[in-house]
Amino acid sequence: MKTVFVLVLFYSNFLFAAGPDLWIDCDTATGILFRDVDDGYVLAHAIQNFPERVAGISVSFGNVNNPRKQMNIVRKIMELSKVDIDLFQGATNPLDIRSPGSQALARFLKNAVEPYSVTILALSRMTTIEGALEIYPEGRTKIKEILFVGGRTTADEPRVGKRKWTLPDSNFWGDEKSFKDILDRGIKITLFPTDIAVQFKMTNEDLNYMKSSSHLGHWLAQKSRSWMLVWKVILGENGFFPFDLMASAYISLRAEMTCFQNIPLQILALPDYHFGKNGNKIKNRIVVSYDFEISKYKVDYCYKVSGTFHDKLMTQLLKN
Ligand SMILES: [Ca+2]
Repeated sequence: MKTVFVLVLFYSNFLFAAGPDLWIDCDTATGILFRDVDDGYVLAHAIQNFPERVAGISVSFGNVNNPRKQMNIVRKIMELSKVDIDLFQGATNPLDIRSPGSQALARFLKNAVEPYSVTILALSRMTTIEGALEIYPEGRTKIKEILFVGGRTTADEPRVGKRKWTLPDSNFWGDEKSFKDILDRGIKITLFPTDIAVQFKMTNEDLNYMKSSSHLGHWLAQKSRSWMLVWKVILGENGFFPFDLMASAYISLRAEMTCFQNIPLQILALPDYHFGKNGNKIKNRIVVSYDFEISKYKVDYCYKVSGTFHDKLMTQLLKN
């Protein structure tokens, strides 16, 4: 009994002493007409459910490359949630590896006391994160895992909308080198591919519900309308998948996700069919399979959510 008490005390002290243990690197474009809204959903979800865990946010190039606008979007979300988290400008291109965001993340890793305690939500190209590790390579031993939005298996990729198109692997294609450099550093990566993203759809009904939920919900719903239209007109889908939200949901709803653990990964050159392309061009892809016999790398790969996931995530998204 005494041992149990001491153990409980030890672990609660450990948890208390751990402090903020998350970093969010995003390419938020929420509110810019016809641009991807996903990262705004991640910020809203993280800020409402575990704000005390987020040490910092960096905004990097990706869905948009306008640091001033992007930082204003993050500030707006924080203002609506009455939360204040340190915010930095990350990389503006794949060669920008000394951005204020990379420097701030390097400092955070340096100050993290516990080894393998930091989780990074990588919602864009990995440039800002790799930049931090070039500044402070020992930071490798502070990182528990990087949650990266992208990847696929050897099976057919999920197809969306009436046109049955596959989706691009933009975060990888936007800076393949940084992704590979991080793999080579031996850091654990967990992937959130299209397989899992297509299992959480935001419909008009969801947006209407959000609109009446809170100031933040109202703002997010309003800013999502033009993105909803893009999905309808271009992809023929009634709704959109806020792809990146899966990385944030992993923090609070891990038990609702099924993931392959330690699955071998290879980077393969494959015919490109995204957005209805004919496969004549070849593009590198992050591919996982337990059948790969030769593979230097292993990752986790989350591919399925439970039947209660949608409702639980909506509740968390509209907490305030
Ligand atoms: Ca993103």
